[in-house]
Amino acid sequence: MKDEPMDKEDILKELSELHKLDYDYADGRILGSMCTQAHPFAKEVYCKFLDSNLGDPGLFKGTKYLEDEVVKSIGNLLSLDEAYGNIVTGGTEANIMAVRAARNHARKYKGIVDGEIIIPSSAHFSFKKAADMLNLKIVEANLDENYKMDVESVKELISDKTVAIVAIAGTTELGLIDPIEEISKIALENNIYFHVDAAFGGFSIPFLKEAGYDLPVFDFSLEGVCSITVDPHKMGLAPIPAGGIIFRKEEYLQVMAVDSPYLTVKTQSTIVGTRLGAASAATYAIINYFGKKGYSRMAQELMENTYYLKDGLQEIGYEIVCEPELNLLAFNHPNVETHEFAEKLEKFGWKVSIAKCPTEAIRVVLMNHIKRSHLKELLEDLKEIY
Ligand code: 0PR
Repeated sequence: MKDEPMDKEDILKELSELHKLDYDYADGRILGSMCTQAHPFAKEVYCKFLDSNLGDPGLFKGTKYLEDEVVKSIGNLLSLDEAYGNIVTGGTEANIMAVRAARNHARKYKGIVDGEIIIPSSAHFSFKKAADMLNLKIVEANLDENYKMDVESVKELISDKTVAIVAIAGTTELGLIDPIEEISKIALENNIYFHVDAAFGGFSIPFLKEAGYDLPVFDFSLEGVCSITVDPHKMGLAPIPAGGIIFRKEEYLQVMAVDSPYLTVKTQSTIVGTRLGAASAATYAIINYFGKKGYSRMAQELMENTYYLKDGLQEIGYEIVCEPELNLLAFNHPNVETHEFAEKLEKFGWKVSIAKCPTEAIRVVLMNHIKRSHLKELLEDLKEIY
């Protein structure tokens, strides 16, 4: 900070120079991101609610209503009539809240002190943060031959210290959906909290299923599912940061509640105190603007782009790691090592991401900013590299 105030113009000039260093989604070159350009309408609404603080919801009753409505709508989408939860900063915070609820519940009702959580080896690294913060031990379940959480491995890992089982609906690296129905049964039989991380898949699986895609059940219609993470700032097209955590029962929020005596509400269950109302307002706006039909159209278009890229790659001779279930494709050059291959793509100006689990591969998340024209250019470059 300088001693003297600066001119707005000078500040803006400096900011715009720095902004130019950022990549722009609109270039269609960012291939590995699960975020994308937020919809302009959502951005407009977001700006109107910048001062709304859901940390003290009694002061912002309108915004609190919007958060509750968004939670209800997402809950409905996931087959839950009465949903509880919050709009938080993203999948990481949502997952931490779910694990915290599970830990506190197990501590209260089962007396478990040094708890363990069972996650698939394909789980997002946010669970490592959660375990670290909440003093839990991670127990990693194997993947089966289709790179999904191995059900037998889950059974073997259950112990009297297990506080939660986690499965993924749309894995970060391959976009696959774990066998959630079977794991839900196991969780129920063993009376263990079951969390589904649908941070990525939550805003597409329900719409694709509705459109006739043959995808497995992953939501609250399965009795064992206690909570689901769904991120509006991924396929929901809400501005970052907007994550969602939905609980089946209010008691999962209650076991996390701490007293907040001088606020307009007497307890708080979220991790963050002062927190964004803008994310809830923008998400409310965008989900109503799109409606189920809008999201369904978008989810199908993204799948069509995924198949287009898959076919194009295979025609040239590239190898697909697995059949895509969602709008994410991982592939390799048949002879060139993945990092070397990635470097070649970078030289053509593509911003690529390398998957590590289960094998190294270039991973493309077919988000909204990647248009058919970009895919054509990508395939041309890939032809040249091959
Ligand atoms: N759960 C799953 C299944 C995820 O894929 C992610 C994020 C999270 C939880 C955590 O969500 P937040 O990042 O919202 O806390 N997956 C990507 C990742 O971190 C997100 C991402 C976004 C990556 C943009 C790159 C990028 O440019 O790997």
